[in-house]
Amino acid sequence: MTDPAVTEIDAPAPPAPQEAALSGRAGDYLDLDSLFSAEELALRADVRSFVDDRIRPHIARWYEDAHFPVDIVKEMGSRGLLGMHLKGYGCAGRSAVEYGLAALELEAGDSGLRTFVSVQGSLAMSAIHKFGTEEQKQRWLPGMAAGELVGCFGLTEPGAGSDPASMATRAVRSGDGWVLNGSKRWIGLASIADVAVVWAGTDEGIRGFLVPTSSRGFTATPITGKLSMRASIQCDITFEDVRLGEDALLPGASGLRGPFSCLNEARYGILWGAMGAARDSYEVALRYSLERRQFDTPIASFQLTQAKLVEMVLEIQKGVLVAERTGRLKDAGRLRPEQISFGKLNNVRSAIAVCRSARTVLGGNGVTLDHSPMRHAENLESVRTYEGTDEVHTLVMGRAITGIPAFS
Ligand code: TGC
Repeated sequence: MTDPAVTEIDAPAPPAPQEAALSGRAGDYLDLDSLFSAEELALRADVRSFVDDRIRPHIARWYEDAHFPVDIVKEMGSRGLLGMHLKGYGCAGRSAVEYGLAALELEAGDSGLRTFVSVQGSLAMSAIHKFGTEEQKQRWLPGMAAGELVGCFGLTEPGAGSDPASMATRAVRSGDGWVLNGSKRWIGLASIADVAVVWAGTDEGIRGFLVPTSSRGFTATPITGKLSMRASIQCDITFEDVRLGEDALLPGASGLRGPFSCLNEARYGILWGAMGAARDSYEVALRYSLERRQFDTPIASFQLTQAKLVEMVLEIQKGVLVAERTGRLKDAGRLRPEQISFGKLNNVRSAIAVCRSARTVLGGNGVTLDHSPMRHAENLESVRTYEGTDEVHTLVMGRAITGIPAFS
């Protein structure tokens, strides 16, 4: 029998087109907000207003000038956004879902700004929090949580991207310490970092080291000419006979399991963040299509435009559902790496499609920095590549399904 409380008669009349666009109803088609608690929604609203006030007004210029706004780092710290999922040491101790919602809102501003939060919190701070001594945690984490210190995470090398097991960077025991030689590439924040978490081969296998960037022999050089992530810093790093004390070693990590477990954290943030870039692009396209007139009518009245908008809504709603499900599993302590691969592969891939389609709704105007979709799409080329390419995540899922690794 039909529940009288949910008859069609009780359903509110559909809003007029402009009203629907501006109220955001079309953006939350399946009423997904009801999946989140009041506390989660409050955190989301706080990050959204930070993005509206501090990122949106400036992001086009930062992107064009290839500028990372270092002055925003402390502000992110004071808002509890750095290492926000970690407990103690000045960190906010937020849930995985809250961290995900924050990543989504930040990436609605720009992937480069979300990447900063990921590298600092999910990679560098997570590595110290998971594997460091109490002394190492006390030395670095409170300052990093406050945004007074910046960290970076050195795994990828010029010759070792998808296959970090082939890394050439080596740390050799010398006296009561270590000597580090080698190079890393695509390392976010390295030129402004105070400490680098560096993964290196040793006689005992791959180990992690905390390398103060002021160490003699440490050089970080920003990579120029990027067509993506322009409001963000990625560097080449070299280590030439960098001398480290025994206290630089992260004692809790041995083998690739160490860096991979940090990558899990960052990949998790990405699967939420990508939906922010997609949502922002969709909202821009929807608004534009209702305002832009061609052939004497808003282009939103064309069937082909409506089909594009509908595809965007389908992909965004599905992606947020994947993110929410993944987040609940993570908060329950039941999230497996191959499930993170599902989310990263699916959500980044569909976010790129949404952003590119949104750009086509904007026509020629869409290729300038006056509108966000093409900037988001270009950023997502990096996002789909770092922290495991589409191909790597496809094969992680393939191994999970078949039991057969097909990496080489
Ligand atoms: P394999 O070499 O056999 O395994 C090594 C050990 O790691 C364990 N493991 C994991 N542990 C936790 N979480 C995961 N996701 C894990 N994946 C693997 C594995 O169980 C094994 O443990 P143990 O104890 O038996 O030794 O590696 P595999 O065959 O499992 O994995 C192969 C493959 C291709 C999936 C893996 O190599 C991979 O994920 N490659 C992609 C690497 C990647 O994402 N690189 C991007 C790094 S980003 C970066 O460096 C820049 S930081 C970002 C920035 O600064 O902006």
